[in-house]
Amino acid sequence: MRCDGVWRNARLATLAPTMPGLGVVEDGVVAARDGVILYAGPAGAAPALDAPQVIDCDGRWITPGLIDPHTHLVFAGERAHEFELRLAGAAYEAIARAGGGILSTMAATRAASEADLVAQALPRLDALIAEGVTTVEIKSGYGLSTEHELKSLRAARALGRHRQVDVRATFLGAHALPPEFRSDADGYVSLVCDTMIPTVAAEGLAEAVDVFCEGVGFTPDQARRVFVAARAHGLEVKIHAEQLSNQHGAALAAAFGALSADHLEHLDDAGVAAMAAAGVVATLLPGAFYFTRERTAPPIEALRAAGVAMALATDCNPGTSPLTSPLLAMNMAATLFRMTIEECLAGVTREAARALGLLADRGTLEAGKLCDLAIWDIGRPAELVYRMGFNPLHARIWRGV
Ligand code: DI6
Ligand code: FE
Repeated sequence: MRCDGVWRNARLATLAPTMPGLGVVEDGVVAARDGVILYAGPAGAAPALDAPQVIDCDGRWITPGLIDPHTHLVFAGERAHEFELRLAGAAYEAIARAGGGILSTMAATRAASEADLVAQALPRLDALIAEGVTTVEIKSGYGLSTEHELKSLRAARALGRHRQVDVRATFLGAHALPPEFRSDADGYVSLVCDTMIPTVAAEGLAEAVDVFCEGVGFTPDQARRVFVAARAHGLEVKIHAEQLSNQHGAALAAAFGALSADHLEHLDDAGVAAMAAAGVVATLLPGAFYFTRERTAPPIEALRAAGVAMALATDCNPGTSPLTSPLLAMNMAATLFRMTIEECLAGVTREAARALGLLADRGTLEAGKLCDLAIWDIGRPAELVYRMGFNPLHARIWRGV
């Protein structure tokens, strides 16, 4: 079989759903052509492989390239001062009233050019890539006007041209209420639905639409309006749901066939059942739980028992999760949420692909999938979840390169 590249003498964590656990292959081989996996499996069962480059992995582990399915990577400025104020005892509400919070990032993002946004996001993207990320979802949500939301999505698209990484863009205009609509939330939702979403869809600037459904965000009725508009324009839907309270947002998103419902600290049994029935992925965000010192963890046992797929993400954002490490996100998910090693590793590969609607072509080491690989200097996969602040990545392969 003619290939462009072969990686041999490796231990594979394939995450193949047809195999138990991590889908481990002890003496494994991966062969690829034109950026697509032709074979991933035991060396003893491999076809004859003819490749210009054959790489001896020297017994290292290979996982699918990591996928971060929930980030707010595009924004200007930072909120370290707010962090200082909070450490000094200031409450969120006081900070927000003083112009802090999302609206302070909105002001900086509106003042930034598209090029500025790209330049400020690149170091964050590089941190993800350094840990083996090959696909990343990037949301808008700090522009909060047509001009600046579109600018943010264009910056997200540009990031995918600056680095060897796949970017999936999500429109999150319904993230917060901008000052010009302070007393007219429904008027802003009309702008989101009647102007922003049609333009985003017409210009192909995003694959999905997201809503922050929360007491301090948008109501379920407003979220419903946004989902109707998203669906009318052929876009997928996602939701920030049950982060601070139970707004029954996950069940609402399930009714619209959402790809995922994210955060979920306050998800109830009805919400779990609705997600299970609709095949909605639960994307868990332990960085935000940790950084905001939340006390109520998502109902992992109930999600597990109901067979709801669980993905993991950094939720990289300047206010509640300034985190650019999927490895640390896995450690937090295990340590704080008691997810298993297998759930954590599946959460940043196979289930993260599922949360982006991309499981057909990535997220596992199987023939026909993109040859996106992460090669690790570890003795066992559990080390990727166990260690804090250590990056054992040996090499990252994106589309076979
Ligand atoms: N939930 C969050 O935790 C972030 N957005 C959201 O919908 C907060 C974003 C920020 O504080 O900048
Ligand atoms: Fe988020």
